[in-house]
Amino acid sequence: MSYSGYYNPSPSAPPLPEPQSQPNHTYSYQSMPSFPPGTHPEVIRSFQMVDLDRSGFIDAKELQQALNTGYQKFSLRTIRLLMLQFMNPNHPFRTGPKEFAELWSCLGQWHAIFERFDSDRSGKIDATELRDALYSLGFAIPPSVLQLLISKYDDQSGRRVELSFDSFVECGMIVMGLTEKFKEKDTGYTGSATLSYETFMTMVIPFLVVE
Ligand SMILES: [Ca+2]
Repeated sequence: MSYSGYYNPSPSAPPLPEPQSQPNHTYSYQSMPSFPPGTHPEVIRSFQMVDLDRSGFIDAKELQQALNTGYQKFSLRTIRLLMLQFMNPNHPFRTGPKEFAELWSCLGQWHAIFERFDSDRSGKIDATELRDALYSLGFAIPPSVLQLLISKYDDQSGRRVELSFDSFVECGMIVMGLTEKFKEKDTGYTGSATLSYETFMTMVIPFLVVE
């Protein structure tokens, strides 16, 4: 295993959805945004249950409510990081059906990864398990970065730091989101890029300010 590159595409890595690159379907015959064809009824039901005003969009709190029924509890910070990753360019602070369906399927994949890499079956992910999980997704993060990431969840009790699924998704969104931002500036995947101060700040601050 090499940490020389920050991004190390692995042939065994399961495909992750790339929301930015997917065509933005618009159904001109309908005034309301709709779900992509073939969306599981449970996904549609979960969305409609919280979209009480039937606007076709939900905010962070409603998204939290919708996902807490399908998965376990998510913090509002993780919800906002997910919204950042699956952003509708026209409605940055609200989630429509298309983004919701993508987000739901992404969470399903993250959950499968969480279970697969929980090697000691503790129901949580420790630093080594997190490193291996991220590596399988093509993110070869340096040990210093892994340490920094996991230190956020250290309760100073001296016990080994372990992440719940909520925290695991939070870490995943940070690593995936920031790596994608960096890759935009490092198109040759060299592990280095030259950034202006403004570009750097614009990249990083959205991940810090969401809560
Ligand atoms: Ca574990």
